[in-house]
Amino acid sequence: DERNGTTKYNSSKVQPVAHPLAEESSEIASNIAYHAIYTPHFSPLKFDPEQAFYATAESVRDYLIQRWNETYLHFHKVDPKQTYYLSMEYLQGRALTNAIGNLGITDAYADALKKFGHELEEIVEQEKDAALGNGGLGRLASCFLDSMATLNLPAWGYGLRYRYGLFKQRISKEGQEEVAEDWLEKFSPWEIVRHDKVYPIRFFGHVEVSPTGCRNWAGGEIIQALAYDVPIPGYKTKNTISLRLWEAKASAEDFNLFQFNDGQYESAGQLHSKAQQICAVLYPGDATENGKILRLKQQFFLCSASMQDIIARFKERRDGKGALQWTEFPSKVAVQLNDTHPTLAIPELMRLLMDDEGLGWDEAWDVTTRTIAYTNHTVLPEALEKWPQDIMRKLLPRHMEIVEEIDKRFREMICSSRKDMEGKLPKIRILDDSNPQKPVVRMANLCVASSHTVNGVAQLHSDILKSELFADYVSIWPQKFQNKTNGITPRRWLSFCSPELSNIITKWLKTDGWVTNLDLLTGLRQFAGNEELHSEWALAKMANKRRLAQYVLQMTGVTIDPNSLFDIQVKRIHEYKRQLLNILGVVYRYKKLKEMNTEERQKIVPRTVMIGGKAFATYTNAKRIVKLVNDVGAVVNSDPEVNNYLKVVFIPNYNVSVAEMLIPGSELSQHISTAGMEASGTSNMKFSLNGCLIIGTLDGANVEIREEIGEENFFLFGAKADEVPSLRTERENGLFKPDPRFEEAKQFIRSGAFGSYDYNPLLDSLEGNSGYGRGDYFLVGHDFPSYIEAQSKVDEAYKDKKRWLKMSILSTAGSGKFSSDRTISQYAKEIWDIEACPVP
Ligand code: T68
Repeated sequence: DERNGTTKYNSSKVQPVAHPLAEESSEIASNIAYHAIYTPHFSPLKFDPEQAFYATAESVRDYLIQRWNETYLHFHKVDPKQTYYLSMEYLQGRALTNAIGNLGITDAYADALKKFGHELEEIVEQEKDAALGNGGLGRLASCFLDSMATLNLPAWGYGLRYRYGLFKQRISKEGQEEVAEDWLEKFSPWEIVRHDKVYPIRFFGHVEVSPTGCRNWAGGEIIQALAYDVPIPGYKTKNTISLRLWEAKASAEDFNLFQFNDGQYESAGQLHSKAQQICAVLYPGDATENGKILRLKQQFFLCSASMQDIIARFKERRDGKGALQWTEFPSKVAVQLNDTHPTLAIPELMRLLMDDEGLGWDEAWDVTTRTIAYTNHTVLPEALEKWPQDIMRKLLPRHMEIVEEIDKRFREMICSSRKDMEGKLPKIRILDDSNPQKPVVRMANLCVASSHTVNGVAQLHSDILKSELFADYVSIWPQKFQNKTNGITPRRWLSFCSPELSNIITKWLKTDGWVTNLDLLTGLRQFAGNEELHSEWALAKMANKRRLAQYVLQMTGVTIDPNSLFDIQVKRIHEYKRQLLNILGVVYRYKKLKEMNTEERQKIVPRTVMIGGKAFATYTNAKRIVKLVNDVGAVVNSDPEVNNYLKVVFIPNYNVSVAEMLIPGSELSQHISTAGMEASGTSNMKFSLNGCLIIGTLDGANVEIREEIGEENFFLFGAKADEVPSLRTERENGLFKPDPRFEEAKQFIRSGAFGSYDYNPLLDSLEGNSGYGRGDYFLVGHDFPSYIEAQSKVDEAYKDKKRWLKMSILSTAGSGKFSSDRTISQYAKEIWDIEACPVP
């Protein structure tokens, strides 16, 4: 509303004056007004919430740039060993609340905005999520950056600046629809373009050999990588680190003016349009096989630009300190690969050291393997990257040579010093030539062979890596393997998303020190039965539940009762995560409710089941699950007989901001993957930290969460990881006897109770001997009865308010281990060997 906006601004009587780094709210207000006028993104006559957001963000950016420069100069002066986190994904979400929260100026900003008649809460909602990631892996990278900055570690992130991030999900009668999400539509106030940081990235071409035998990559096409820096502020520290995102550009010389003037517009700008494609979209992720060459180009683009930048900085910091010693490189640089997606950093570092810097193979290999470490995030075979050798040879001929040499030397090492392993070579070597039609490079094997450390992301996952996926390598390099249980930042995931609960915690612990030392939460245990705390805790939960109910009404039109049990499952839709188990349980519950009389129903604990998450666009069964949840919701929510006892809501477009709304209002959350398949999970940690109880399997980090908060506070069900293989065999051999309740739920859907859509293909995937699915590979049938029984225990516990509140408090109290500060401290000490470098 332009008129309204104008009135607000004119009547504010705030003088527009530049007051960078102001502390007082009146000066902050003047500075916001200054930016509204002099930062020329909008007409100065407007001061609606959107412009107010941009003006506010610009004013916050001043503090960030100041600190970010100081941090850079300090690191440069001290020259400590520095970590570089390479990740194809970052799920940053919104930045405003986080920035002013970390800077400790939230209240001053809220006051300043009031002078214009704006509420801070309304203004922060204007920001679009930066969703440069798919799910857990990308969000983990973002939590890690927050902890690195907060712990004053000399560490940086490198990634890609995708033009379109993760798609926006719309729900229609047909189910999920994908829409491009234009996060840069207006512009991002948080990035600083660095025209002084540009590197050439070559693709295709050939290898030249000089008379002296030196090899060199030449020809092909060259695209420029241009840096955009996003400052990442630490919490209550000056340290502000960088997330450096690369954008692809062609240079002016590549624009063919002659062709253009000749009317050949398309060919004149050919390289420009090729450059544009590289960072156009985020890879849709989750184990798909599309756009191979473009994806490989993206990966190499990240790796080459980052490694060139790291080497340039190493040289710059050596300047004036005597001759360059490449053997010193690993004592100044640690590179962490976030899964295999940035594996090409390995051959690229080898190439730069040998072909550009003149090192021999052995020296380059020594430097590389002492620099690189690799984190694995999945054991799902379809998610293990394998690149066709012909594609790699064409796009990156010199790197293919290097990979072949690494493979050859690995085989020679096995044949000469591990004769006992020779038989295993076809499986453990880096190149897989077993299918002569389609030889591939196994990226995980390349990572294991070239890294000094390999880690999994939860204890169970790391154990499975050691006993299964990488078992053979453990016998070769037993010292290489570690566990680093994931963590989440307590700033975004408690302090800022639930100020109500945070204030209570601070009051009872008599300190806010838990925000940076999350173990202090154990101090709540002694009050777990305290009635005063109970009533405060319940009030905070209720406030968050009301806020969530409001949001659900707004987004879906469904009214939900804040007095019902809020039961949430939000994550990418995947068969192994078993949203299908959840909805089958809901269907069973609905059927039982229908069979009850009024008196029986009145004894039931009212529940609101919320399910949200994005399905990859071509993952048919995942999309069917989305549709099923929506269809079940439509029927249940409009059924007057039962809708006081059960509501089912599909939460559209799940993302970081939506999570910040949902998690504080949750009471029960579901983490119900088939045991052994979810590497860790991180939302389980966020829910638990917010006093939400978990119903879950013994999978990923659930195992450790249950250990920390106590088994009596965790609703456990389902097969254990080591039982899964034999259960699958049993199933294949037709020995599985399904529980009648499971059959009943499936039959109810097949009967058409939720509409005419054909759910048979989806349900058939749960049958033992169907032509469609994988014979219930994910063991939904096996786990269904124990799931239903665990859900009954949930209802029992919820009836006893005191017991539930105590369990809730104990969940929060036991969540200290899951701070990403703990995770990152362990990486720093046990993998990177880096130390804090606080800006004075
Ligand atoms: C997740 N992985 C794990 N992958 O599934 C989860 N995949 O258990 C774990 O907690 C989390 O990583 C952090 O460790 C992913 O999110 C992807 O998103 C992905 C992206 C591209 C290709 C394959």
